[in-house]
Amino acid sequence: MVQIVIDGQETEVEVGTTILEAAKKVGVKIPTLCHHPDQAVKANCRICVVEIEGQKLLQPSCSFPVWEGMVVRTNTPKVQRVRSNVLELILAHHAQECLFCSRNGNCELQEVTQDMHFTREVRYTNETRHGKDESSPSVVRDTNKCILCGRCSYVCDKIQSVGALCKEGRGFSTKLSSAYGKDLADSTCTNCGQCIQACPVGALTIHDDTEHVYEAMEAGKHVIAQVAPAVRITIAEALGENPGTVNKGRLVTAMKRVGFDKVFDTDFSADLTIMEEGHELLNRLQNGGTLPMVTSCCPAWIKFCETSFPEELPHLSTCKSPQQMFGALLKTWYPERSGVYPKDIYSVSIMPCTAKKFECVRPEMNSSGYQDVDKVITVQELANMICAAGINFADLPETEFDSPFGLGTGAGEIFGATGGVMEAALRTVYEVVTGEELEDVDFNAVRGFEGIKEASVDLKGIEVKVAIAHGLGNARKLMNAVKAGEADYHFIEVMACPGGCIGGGGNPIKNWKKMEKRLEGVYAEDKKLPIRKSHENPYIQKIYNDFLGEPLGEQSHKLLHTTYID
Ligand code: HC1
Ligand code: SF4
Ligand code: SF4
Repeated sequence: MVQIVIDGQETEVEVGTTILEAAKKVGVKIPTLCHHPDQAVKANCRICVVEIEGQKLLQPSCSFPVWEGMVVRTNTPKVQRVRSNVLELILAHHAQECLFCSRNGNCELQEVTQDMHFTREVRYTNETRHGKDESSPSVVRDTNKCILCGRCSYVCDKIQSVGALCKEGRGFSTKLSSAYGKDLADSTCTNCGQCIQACPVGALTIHDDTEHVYEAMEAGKHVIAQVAPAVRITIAEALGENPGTVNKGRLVTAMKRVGFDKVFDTDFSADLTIMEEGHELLNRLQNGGTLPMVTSCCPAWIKFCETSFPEELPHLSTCKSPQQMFGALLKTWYPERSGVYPKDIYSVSIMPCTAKKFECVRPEMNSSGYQDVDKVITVQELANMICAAGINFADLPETEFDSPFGLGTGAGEIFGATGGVMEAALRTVYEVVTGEELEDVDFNAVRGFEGIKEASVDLKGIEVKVAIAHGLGNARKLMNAVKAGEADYHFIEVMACPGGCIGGGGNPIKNWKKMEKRLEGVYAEDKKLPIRKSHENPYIQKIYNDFLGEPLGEQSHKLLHTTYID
């Protein structure tokens, strides 16, 4: 431990602590921009400089470790003058379109500018304007707003191990670019949206598709929505309530008032996915199929696998994601029952995920003869629609999801968390294999935020080894082991986003404290539901009886399974 003094306050901290961390401990807030709690120190922006007694030069507090007897001053006139000049240069470089920027009110540069009471005129101007990259269905890149903090390229490279973003050029002409200067859509970008979550300003944002939904409503289409498991966990947070606040009833009411004709629950098709995927796993176990089988519901993971591990594609389950299974049913089964022609249906998915926007336009996703899902709207876009409609979300009565796709189980509910798909599958596979009732449905070994989790499940004499990875960097580690023949798992779950879909790129900007609350929300919802196993969902049983036949049957193959591009 070392003794130090910060702004006159004596404190003791561990060796290796940075000045920034030590200051936080004594309640001193130092402005930061490139700093991010999940990332290594970059010291790119220099807004966090402080004065150290005995040193002539100011030092960035985010990267400077304390030493015994150090005396630090964080708010001298010199520090404030230098910070103010640094901020002025950043502002000169940054397109000042704050009033109509999607991060207005939720922008770290705005917050720092406000906290520092920077009210003087910016003396420099930047004439260089770059075109926006809107090629990706998921992420929009606006270089004019980039402050070169490096947070997006860090998450893409070091956490996701994708490396689709990098700095290009030197000095004043430095800019953030996608690798080899390609459009994002033509790069290895997986559409996960984690760079959007990391960006402190509006340089990386969600591709906004709300206009298309309003147009469909105005054109008198039958506009149906399906709502993903994670959406109920984060929508209230997006509208200003505490993280982890869950209220499905208010969500459905708000969506009806926004103008959706029907609001269905993706939990239903999550149950359907478990039926198909569970039987696929059993089939592979019993008939010598490719193992380990790996889940296929995360479209960012699918693109990553297609790009980085094309020779391992046979490991992927052939099941479509719940979003796309639902999409296929909404333009085949639903028209037969409702009397609405598929051509008149506009099918919208409400998702926590930017990659789902990419998934729905994949050419394979038209089993109904139409594009099965017309548009994907993220949680943030839905929150904007609710706000724009003048709806006070906190004060709404509750409405049930529409039938017949309104009933999901606890198994579908937990899909939104890392380990949830695995747990849901195990609840069903256990009972199908053993023929016995699973009394304790909580598989605690597959829960939580550890990067790679492993567990072994005894199915009455058959041992099934499973692993779960979240974050593509962890997925890469696991797949390298599979490729090298060093992994003897039977079943692997991969979700591209750290934490799973509750950490998806289309959610409100996250931190791990919020993520803990979201996770608690997920398991609390599961516990509340009377049915917690997918195969016990009576509507699932009915749709197999009336329409699909049996899991892995002909109709299921046509509508619920897919192929991959190597
Ligand atoms: Fe997900 Fe899934 S869990 S992928 O994150 O399998 O988006 O919530 O809807 O499709 O169910 C997302 C969430 C979601 C699918 C399900
Ligand atoms: Fe990288 Fe994901 Fe952003 Fe694409 S969306 S650039 S993969 S972090
Ligand atoms: Fe989308 Fe979920 Fe995959 Fe993230 S983990 S890319 S939110 S499906």
